[in-house]
Amino acid sequence: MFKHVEAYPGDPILTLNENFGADPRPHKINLSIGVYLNEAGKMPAMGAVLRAESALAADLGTRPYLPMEGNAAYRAAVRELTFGGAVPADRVAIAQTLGGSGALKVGADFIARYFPKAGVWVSDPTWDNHYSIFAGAGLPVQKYRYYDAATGHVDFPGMLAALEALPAGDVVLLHACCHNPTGADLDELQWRELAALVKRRGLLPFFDMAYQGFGKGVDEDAFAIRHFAAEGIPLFAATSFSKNFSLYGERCGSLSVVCADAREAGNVLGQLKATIRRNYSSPPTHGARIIARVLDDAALRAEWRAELEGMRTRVADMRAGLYEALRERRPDGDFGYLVKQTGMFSFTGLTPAEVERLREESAVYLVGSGRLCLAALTRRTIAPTADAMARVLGR
Ligand code: PLP
Ligand code: TYF
Repeated sequence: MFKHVEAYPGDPILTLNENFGADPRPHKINLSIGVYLNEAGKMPAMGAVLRAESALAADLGTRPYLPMEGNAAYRAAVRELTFGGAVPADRVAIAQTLGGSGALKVGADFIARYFPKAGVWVSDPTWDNHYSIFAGAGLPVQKYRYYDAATGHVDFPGMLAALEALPAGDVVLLHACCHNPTGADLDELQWRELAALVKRRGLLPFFDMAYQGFGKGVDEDAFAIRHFAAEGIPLFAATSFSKNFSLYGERCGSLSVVCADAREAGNVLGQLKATIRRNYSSPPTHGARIIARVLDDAALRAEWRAELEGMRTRVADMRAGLYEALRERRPDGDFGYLVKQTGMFSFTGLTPAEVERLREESAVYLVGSGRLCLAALTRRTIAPTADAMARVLGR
């Protein structure tokens, strides 16, 4: 019956993570998967999350099915966190989703149904799952010029030229902050210029914000979404709380659609609900209750923001630390990309062969593309990582 089912080669990043787990070398260092670790090399349980969770535990009550669109308090709080009042709430259709991935999937299915002729354009390079999710929904996915390896930065003129040439109504996937995998983001001036182009050309932007708070700050990282919304541009925004609440396994995210008016937003929300009903019917309760509690309580919210800010600055310290360590070891090298780029990742420019040597010779794990997760580095692992990289670059 299942003879025709071919073997799944596995997801490259998740397979790498499994191989790391099985690696017996005690000095191994995992800089592959995109998770934030603290100085002790552990995934943190955030203080505000623990406090909200114990308050909830005292009064768990029953666990009915949530509505298709999710927890109402969560949706209102997340709308505020995403848009910060840049657009009236009644123009935003928002649904709780299964992480950022679930938001992308619900959005992709919605686009396939209501914009069946639209092409979807993703940055070159992008998170691999963008291809899988949008192509899996039946949409053609193509890439636009984005990263300039020579400068370690965005090729902004190249990006503008590529988007200028797209047909009106095509969907442009944009990383709102902390670009995965390159760490190269637009600045505010560039976002403004891009918004003008998108508006003039009638493109449909789809923001993916999986790292809010890890770039410049919680509000700064939402700048692009808020600016586009304030400019009256219809848009999609997928958000994730995996990293900034350290709640990976709770699968908490949201999909917002900014509409022209409240009537349109009502209809769009209805069709998002229908999409969700067809996929998994309704989202889970637990993580959303925690997040709503934290965001709705002034003291818990302040505690969460402060702890997240500490995580953000720790990653920035790791960037500076690795930069200095590499400069000491290889004064001839150019490692400026580490401190220019933002968020959890940098593109090192290492080739797949060099990445393999790092892994084989030094048990330092990067993604094959050369992506290094700074958020998994610690003070203790900077020196051995720099040693290993310097060795590979030396030959
Ligand atoms: N989008 C990007 C760019 C990501 O890097 C990730 C996670 O790594 C996600 C979306 C989805 O995150 P999750 O489904 O864990 O919330
Ligand atoms: O490291 C990355 O880019 C991601 C991480 O359900 C990830 O692929 C892993 C599992 C998951 C979502 C994202």
